[in-house]
Amino acid sequence: VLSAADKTNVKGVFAKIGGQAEEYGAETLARMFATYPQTKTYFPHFDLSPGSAQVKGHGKKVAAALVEAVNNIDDIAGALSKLSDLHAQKLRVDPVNFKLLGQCFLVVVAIRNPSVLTPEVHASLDKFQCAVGTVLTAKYR
Ligand code: ZNH
Repeated sequence: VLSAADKTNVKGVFAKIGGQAEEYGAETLARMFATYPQTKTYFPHFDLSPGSAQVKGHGKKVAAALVEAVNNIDDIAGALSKLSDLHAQKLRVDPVNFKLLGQCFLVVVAIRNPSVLTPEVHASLDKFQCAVGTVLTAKYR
């Protein structure tokens, strides 16, 4: 469960990210595909080469969903309900992959904003990523 301090920390990180969320999203995906190639199996229909327009487009969607979650941080399940249905019914992404994506997002934040990611903020952002992953895999059966 995210504490009040966690919520403040997560909002602070996204305030820093600001209008660059799309770039963070694309960079996170590029890093995930490079570091954890098994994640590429979910995207056989995508061009995954560096600079791919499809990766950028998908990065934008993922980032928008994260921003939506932050904007509704007291009801992430409600905010991402449709996306949760999609992941459970259609995409069926193995839950382990959410940890990999979250890890890559943390690294991108760390590289772009070294001073922002104190250990406390790191922990809050990790909890937030877990909360989002839990919501997106909650309807699996
Ligand atoms: Zn996912 C899709 C988000 C994770 C895989 N996604 C998607 C979308 C979104 C998202 C927003 C779009 C939808 C529509 O269109 O409607 N994801 C997300 C998030 C997360 C995720 C937020 C976390 C954080 N995913 C994930 C993972 C994976 C995935 C981990 C694997 C690896 N997704 C996916 C796919 C898809 C999606 C495959 C589909 C794509 C296309 O387009 O085809």
